Amino acid sequence: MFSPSTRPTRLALFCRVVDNYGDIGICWRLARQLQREHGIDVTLWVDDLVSFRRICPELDVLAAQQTRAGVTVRHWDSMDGAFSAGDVADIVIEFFAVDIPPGYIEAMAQCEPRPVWFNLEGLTAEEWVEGCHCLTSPHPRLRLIKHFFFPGFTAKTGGLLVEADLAAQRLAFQSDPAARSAFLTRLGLSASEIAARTVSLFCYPHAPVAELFAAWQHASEPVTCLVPEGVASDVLQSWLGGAALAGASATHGALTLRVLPFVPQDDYDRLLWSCDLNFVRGEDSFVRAQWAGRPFVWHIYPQDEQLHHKKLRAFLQRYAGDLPALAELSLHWNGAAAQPADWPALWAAYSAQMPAMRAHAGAWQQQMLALGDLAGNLLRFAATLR
Ligand code: TRH
Repeated sequence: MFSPSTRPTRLALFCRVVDNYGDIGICWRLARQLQREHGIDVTLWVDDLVSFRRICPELDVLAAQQTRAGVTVRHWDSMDGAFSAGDVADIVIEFFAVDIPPGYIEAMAQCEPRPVWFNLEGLTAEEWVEGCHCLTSPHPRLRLIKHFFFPGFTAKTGGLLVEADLAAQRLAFQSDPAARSAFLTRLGLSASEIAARTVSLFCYPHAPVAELFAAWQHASEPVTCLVPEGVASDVLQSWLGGAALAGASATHGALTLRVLPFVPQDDYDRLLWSCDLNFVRGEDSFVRAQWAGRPFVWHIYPQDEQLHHKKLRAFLQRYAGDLPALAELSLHWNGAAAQPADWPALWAAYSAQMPAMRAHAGAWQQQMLALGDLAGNLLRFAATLR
């Protein structure tokens, strides 16, 4: 796209890992898609390989540079270093406004033509992103211009990350009960756990997990709740009566809890496809739950001054207008509701609305797919800038 067929387009994606594995989920997915679907020569710069390894187990945490899934992974261990114009990619993406090494920026200014430079922002359903998507920010000193690129839920944003073959893969999996059974069995579930209503639970530590578990314990139908190791560990420990390590499980009334190993990203998709309901968080798992086509509840990453509550409401307004039980439970799950929570009642209402949520999930997917996918939208926009 950028060079006459002699070499593939080179792209550098800079990612700082916050909170153990924050943001790497999105960057790893984007990097792989750019390489696989567009033949881009991607270098992913990551500061914390140990956290990265949780979602990409084959990673060598001691290697300064390695190739994984066709992507060059470089350990970004310093802001120092001298770079030449030849080191600079055709497209440079700083994820979530990270500061990239000053030497790299100086080298960018030496390039002819200069690279296309993006700040890829976080996902929000708020309206203001439409006014900021693709805005420019000239460098104060160098002849460089940065563009803001916003994922989003409307045609005036960059859309959502989604691979070209995702829907086909998901549909094949979801229409094959034996594949689901085999997958869940591999994760350690028994036949009766697989037969019950299955829920995956991925959230931040402040979620009211104990209250939800208590509601499920007394629910009319059995629930199997699958929790990745390291999530809600304190609450799990008291329900399990021991360490919340992968493989541990316990049943209390109608609720069976099972701790799962943290699985690679592609298996996490299969987990979402397998479950009747998914509790997800942050950005990447939140988007994957939408592509799973199943009911979900989002735990949004907390921000100062409760800014995240505004973002949550903006999303619920777009997504859950006709699904009041989803909106209600989501607000309580995120501590954003005005009234005290009655968890058994919230769960009963949510559960009754799940068939409608499932139907809505399909319609929503069609709406989101019509926006084009984020990686493709980004490359198309980049091509207009050279
Ligand atoms: O890691 P997160 O908490 O990410 C967040 C968001 O990006 C947020 O905006 C940011 O500010 C914050 O980090 C610091 O949640 P998220 O985005 O869902 O990423 C988790 C990734 O982990 C996702 O790619 C799915 C993956 N995953 C696995 O691969 N295997 C697993 O077993 C599980 C539970 C998750």
